[in-house]
Amino acid sequence: MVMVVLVTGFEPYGRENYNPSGEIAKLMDGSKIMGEDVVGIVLPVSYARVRGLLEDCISRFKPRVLLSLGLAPRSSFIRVERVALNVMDSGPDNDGFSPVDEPIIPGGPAAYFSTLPIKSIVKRLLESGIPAAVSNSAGTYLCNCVMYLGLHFMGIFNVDGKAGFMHIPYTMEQAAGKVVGDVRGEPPPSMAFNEVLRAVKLALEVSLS
Ligand code: PCA
Repeated sequence: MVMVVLVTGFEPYGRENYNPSGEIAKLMDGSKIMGEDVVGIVLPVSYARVRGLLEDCISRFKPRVLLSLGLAPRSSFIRVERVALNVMDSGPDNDGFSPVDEPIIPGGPAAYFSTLPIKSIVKRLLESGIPAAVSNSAGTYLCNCVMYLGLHFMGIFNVDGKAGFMHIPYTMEQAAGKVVGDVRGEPPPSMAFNEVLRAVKLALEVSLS
């Protein structure tokens, strides 16, 4: 039986008018990885709206692997997240909401650990020439929230699959665009889009095998 691999990314937010995580989700939608169907969806950067969307997707597809992606603006490498905390403490989101110290799920566990093979993923990426590391904090914004909700709903719907999150750097074009016109400016760290795409595919392969 063909199972679904769910890849999520985000729309642009705040001062970022481009989000490579959403572009990767769009690009991978409808493709195949190790014989399984990939469904790619772009999530809103909205605490309120992301909840129902994720809940629907997870209950409908019961994914064998759920890999969520988000942009980490100051990172020079792929961050394979270890843990999601039950807190919302960053904003504003795209609806103008800025929560302070609020739980994602009132009464829910303080944290969920990724159920992806995070160390094996990092090892595979490094061996493939892609800078990567385990990260012990996904922040307190939408990325942490989506990772938490993903793991939460996988449990609620008894899905026999793995779920987790990876933060990705700016693309090279995006980093150059931050200082274009300022020849003395220093661009932020970046990674070529195709290398990030290769990293996502490798992470899915490791997770499926
Ligand atoms: N990065 C943000 C939210 C959306 C995204 O791509 C984050 O790290 O929380």
